[in-house]
Amino acid sequence: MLHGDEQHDRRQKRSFLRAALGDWHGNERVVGMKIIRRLNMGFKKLVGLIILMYTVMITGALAALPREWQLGVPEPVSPVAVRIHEFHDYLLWLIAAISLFVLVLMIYVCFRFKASNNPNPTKTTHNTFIEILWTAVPVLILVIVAVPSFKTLYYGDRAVDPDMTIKVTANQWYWTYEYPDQKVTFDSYMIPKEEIDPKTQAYLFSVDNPLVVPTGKKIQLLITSNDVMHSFFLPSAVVQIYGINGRINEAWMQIDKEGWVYGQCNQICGINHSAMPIAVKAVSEKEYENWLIEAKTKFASAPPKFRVASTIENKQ
Ligand SMILES: [Cu+2]
Repeated sequence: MLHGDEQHDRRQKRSFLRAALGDWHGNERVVGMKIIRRLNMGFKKLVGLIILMYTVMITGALAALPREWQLGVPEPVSPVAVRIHEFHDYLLWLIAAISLFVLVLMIYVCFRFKASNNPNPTKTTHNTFIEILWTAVPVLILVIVAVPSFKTLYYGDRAVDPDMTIKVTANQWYWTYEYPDQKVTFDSYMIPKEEIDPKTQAYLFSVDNPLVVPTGKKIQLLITSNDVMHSFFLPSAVVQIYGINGRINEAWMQIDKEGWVYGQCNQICGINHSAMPIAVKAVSEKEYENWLIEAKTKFASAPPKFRVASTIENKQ
């Protein structure tokens, strides 16, 4: 036996279905709107479910990776990146204002001076005031772009009073990370496709030995190469600097939040150029200290995977 409310519900559903299937009694538009509303609600639930599944899926190491349909630039993780993003937004407003001004001006000119509105055009060829204006204003605009641009450039160029130094050496095709103050050196290789654990790792991003750094510390990065030119590129920290044999380049980063930061070599450096990702793991200071103790024993006994030119030389 059905209760009154349930009976009422079922009757409503039946009448809705009848209406939807073509038994159009009453106002067709209202029924149509109802169908759209129902479909809309279903769609919203579906989108909600997908977002929920996605959030659960991309937790942990995979959260820092680029996503399908991602909009905008990667979230900044370092003070230099924050400044660059601010500068980017500032420029965006500036160019939007300039574009809008030019557009309005063009539309105005098109209508105000078209043949029917302006049958006797003026023969004026020079106007000193306007000529000074259209020279001075762009110069002024360039100055207000250049000043914050140089400030940002110099801010990211060199670490002032860094807390620690990491030397990054690029090799065909892996990275060598060295913590000179701690006497820790190790190689970082990409994990091959067949060994990837899809739950926690991503092919072309995950490595066997990530670059572990403490959060909140200003890290000076010294970048060089053992062979051809490479580039140490961490988009979300806005670090992009060449590794050149016989030369040391400098950059810095300070990652304030625990988590992963991914990057890759972005200077074409040979057949396995795509197989030298950079994985940075930012951890708390305590965790970093523990990792250091572990790393000192782990990498002291690990034999080098490759005999590079410098190793051979040292042995002679
Ligand atoms: Cu490379």
